[in-house]
Amino acid sequence: MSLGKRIMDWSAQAARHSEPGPGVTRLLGSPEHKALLADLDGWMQQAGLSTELDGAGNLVGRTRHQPGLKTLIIGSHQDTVRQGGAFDGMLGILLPLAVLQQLHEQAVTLPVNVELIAFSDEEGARFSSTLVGSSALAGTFNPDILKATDRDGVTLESALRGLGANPDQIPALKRDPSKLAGFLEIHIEQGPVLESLDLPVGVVSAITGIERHKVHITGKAGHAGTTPMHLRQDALLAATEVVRAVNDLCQNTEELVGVVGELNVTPNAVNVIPSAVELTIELRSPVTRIRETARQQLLAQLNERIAGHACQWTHERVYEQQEVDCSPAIQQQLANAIATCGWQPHTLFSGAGHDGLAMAKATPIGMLFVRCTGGLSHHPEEAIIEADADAAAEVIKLAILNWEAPV
Ligand code: HGY
Ligand code: MN
Ligand code: MN
Repeated sequence: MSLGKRIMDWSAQAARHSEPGPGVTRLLGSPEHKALLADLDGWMQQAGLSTELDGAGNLVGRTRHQPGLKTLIIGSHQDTVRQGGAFDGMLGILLPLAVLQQLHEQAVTLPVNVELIAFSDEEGARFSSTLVGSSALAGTFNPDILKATDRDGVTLESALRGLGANPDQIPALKRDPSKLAGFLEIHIEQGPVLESLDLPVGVVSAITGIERHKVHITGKAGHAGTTPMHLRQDALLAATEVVRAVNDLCQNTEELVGVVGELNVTPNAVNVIPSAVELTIELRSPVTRIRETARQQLLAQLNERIAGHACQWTHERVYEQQEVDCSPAIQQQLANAIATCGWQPHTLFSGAGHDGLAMAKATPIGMLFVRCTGGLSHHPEEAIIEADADAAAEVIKLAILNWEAPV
């Protein structure tokens, strides 16, 4: 079986571990997550890896340890957004796994030790946390987030314990940077560039900075038929000011994107004036200064715009991650492997966040992007073609066989 075929077959099987509904929904600590772990554990062991579920819910597959050699960490996330696709995250686990299985079957001796990591939670779709698994390895995990709760009041800590992970062990997961030979993540591009250039793979130069805010707007419920329009305190109307302000600011600021992605209305009833709205704001930029200036401008104007609807509001920055550069040495190693495979090396920026944002605190990082159909992601129709999976696997196989620890 070709590497590409094995990757596509595993991806289809992994995608079946999802909540019912369109696309793939597999959240941290869910039954679907637990079921996937069982499959992944078996596939990793078939590939000759020793496996371990660590305290942060990461599944770790290790090649036979060669004393004296540094360890290359390869990995990506096994969780998804709600109604997402089959390849965001999982490709970065299954593609290197297929390569490691082939090298194991061929009894090839690797130039480095390899840890293949299926990170537990990168999207943060269930809890307001994100990069849970990778931050544990980087030693930047914030234990306060163990108390974060999901929509049903379940804590992150109990979700991890439900997986069979012991969060008490998280502090010991920090990797010793002196023993690492870098971090490598393979990921779908989630954008249109490689498709526009008709290239199967690309080298990532840097990963965007991201911040997320939770906003709570309070108005006053009332009868939608009898309350005069000028006497209303409509929290949803005030919330539209936030949606519009974020969009206008990002439309008019170079190198800044943003969205109000979540919005929940109370009481959400056809004939009641909304009394409260919970919403999220996300801002992203490759330049911290641009993002911070935009945040200040936005928060300043929202005071006036929300007060204009006789509503009050509170906001909390729940997440901030600086942009991260990829290691020039690893970029070069990936470009060399791409060229040897007969493709034109192309370097591009990542507007999406990845586990590399956390891992960069522990070791130099590198990313290989794989073309995805229509650049579509965080969508049920997210797709790649088998030939690109195969091409990317050959590039990664070459990169691993020639790996040199970035100094
Ligand atoms: O939001 C992101 O960029 C990533 O998919 N977590
Ligand atoms: Mn994603
Ligand atoms: Mn991802």
